[in-house]
Amino acid sequence: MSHGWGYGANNGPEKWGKDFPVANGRRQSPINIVPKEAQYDSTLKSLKLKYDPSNAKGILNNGHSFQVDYEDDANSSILTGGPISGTYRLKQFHFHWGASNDRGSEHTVNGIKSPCELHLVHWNTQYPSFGEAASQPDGLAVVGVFLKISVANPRLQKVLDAFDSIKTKGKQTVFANFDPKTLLPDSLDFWTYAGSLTTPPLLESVSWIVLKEPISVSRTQMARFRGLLFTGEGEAPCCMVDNYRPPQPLKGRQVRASFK
Ligand code: 1SD
Ligand code: ZN
Repeated sequence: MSHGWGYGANNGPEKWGKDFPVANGRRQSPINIVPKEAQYDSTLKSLKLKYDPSNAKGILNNGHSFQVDYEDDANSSILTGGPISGTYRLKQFHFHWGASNDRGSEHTVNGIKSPCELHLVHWNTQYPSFGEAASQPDGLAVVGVFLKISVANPRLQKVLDAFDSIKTKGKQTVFANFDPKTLLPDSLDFWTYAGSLTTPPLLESVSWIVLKEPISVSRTQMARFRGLLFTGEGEAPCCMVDNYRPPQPLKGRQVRASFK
């Protein structure tokens, strides 16, 4: 990969294995979820997300997506319950999306792609830092939420309104006072399985928690995501679209459901 990893023909998901051999590992993400094959697990706890809006720090175009970063030096924005033991701190949230509404999500359900998928990234506080947690088998927990074309979602507006300030790779701006819990659907029913980061270094450290119920986004709102650029200021502009990895082999893993 001459210019680092990305989502293009020459540096996209099919090429990642060259620099990151774990791309072909035993617990890679995303996956196609087949609800009929998921096993209801009555021992799964309900998900508890407790976020402090004042922990929101900034929003950054990282050249692969954009992310909203949180202060994570105390247990003030945390995930507990579900399939995890202990306390996981919110680090950031970001999205993956398509060039058109027929694709864009990373996880699929019965082979169906959604136009966009939200990821809330958390790390296990039994490790000293996000960086150290990211290489442990139980180090991270990511909550995935599908977006579905419907009415405009007013809860997304503050995020979309920041895009003018982070159009190009490397740009960032202050993003304060935002509770990502407002982005979640009514039902917190979920599927869960052991997986990986979906971007290099593809570390196999993620307990995935994928919510069954989608949130809404309008066509116009989706179009705004596509106005961001993969490229930096002064480079030939390349729209940030199709920044998703396709489903990876299940390799015998069990997907569990929190609901019947
Ligand atoms: O794509 C993100 C990546 O941007 C980074 O946030 C990483 C955690 O360091 O997580 C992946 S993902 O697996 O949440 N898509
Ligand atoms: Zn992601």
